[in-house]
Amino acid sequence: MTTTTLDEAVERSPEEAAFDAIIEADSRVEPRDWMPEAYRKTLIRQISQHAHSEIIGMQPEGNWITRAPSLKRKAILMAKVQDEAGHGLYLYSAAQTLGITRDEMTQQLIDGRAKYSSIFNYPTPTWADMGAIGWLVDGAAICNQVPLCRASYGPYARAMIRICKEESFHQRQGFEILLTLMQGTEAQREMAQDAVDRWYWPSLMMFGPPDDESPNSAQSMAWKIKRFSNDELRQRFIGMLVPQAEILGVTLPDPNLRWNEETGRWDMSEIDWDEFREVLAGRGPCNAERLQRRRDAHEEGAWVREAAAEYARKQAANAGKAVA
Ligand code: BYC
Repeated sequence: MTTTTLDEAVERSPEEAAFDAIIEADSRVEPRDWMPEAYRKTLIRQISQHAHSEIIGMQPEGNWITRAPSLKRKAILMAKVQDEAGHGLYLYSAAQTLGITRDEMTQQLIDGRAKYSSIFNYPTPTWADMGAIGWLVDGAAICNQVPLCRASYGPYARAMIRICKEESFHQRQGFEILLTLMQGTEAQREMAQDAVDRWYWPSLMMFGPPDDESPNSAQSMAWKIKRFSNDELRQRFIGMLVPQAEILGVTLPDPNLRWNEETGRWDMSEIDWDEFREVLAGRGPCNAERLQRRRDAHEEGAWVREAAAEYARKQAANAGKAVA
């Protein structure tokens, strides 16, 4: 045993030892610190996927801004969608500290090479979907993302603090939309229940594949990027939903859902992992539409980027002249 420890000590460079010590001490890795290449890659993967999710995530709700049922609802929805754009920007900035450019990340997204959350490939046919997204999708995001405020990479953890504060407001507004509908007419109650039926299972899929099929979890947990496994967070989410569903008066669409005293876990029906894999493979209900919309927006915004770059170039040239 002593030999192994000695060997390890000989093999580990001072930089690696310093990195391990930061992780061990539950401290933060900062952009200037040395980090293993695989740690950097994992973070770029997760943070850029997360940023893309926020940006693509503006579309399903953006769909309802012009049709919100009142001025108040419209103003709230616009603010929420703008918050999501903001989250995307903080996250792209955090990823940029790892040595990838915003242009590269954007290109990966519009080429269809980058992943973004499966949840945003489902349609939003009714107003109640705005409630279900807020309650279920933002609720799942909070469960998943609060532990990320303690992620080992400083810029990511700090971005997550503000994001989570805003997400918790988003969840409450979704809950309130559903509560209002559930206190309304029979047709409104049916519309709310229908939206919950459609969003419940996809929201459970947001946590990722089951633990025994999650290739990245073990390493990400060892590096303290992830603090809990996919299944642990999924269980925690269900525990949060059950009492809230009772207050709302909606039924969670799983006849097998019950608390198991012996295992201390929620028993539930099997998630349709084929559906999850199809969505990840680009064959979900709205994948093509979401990506096309993002591509169009990118092309339509080209003149704004060009104008901003030209303005920056002129400012820099003028500053140069002033100095000379
Ligand atoms: N959708 O080994 P695993 C939001 C991929 S919330 C698509 O478990 P990991 C918002 C995974 O990337 C949504 N892909 O991976 C809310 C991996 O593929 P690669 C975004 C998924 O990273 C409201 C493969 O499957 N939230 O933005 O350990 C309004 C194997 O999975 C999904 C975040 O991104 C999925 N659902 O764990 C607006 C949170 N699940 O990369 C916006 C940060 C798994 O190896 N991310 N995959 O090709 C995370 O916490 C983790 O990355 C995950 C996955 C829990 C999502």
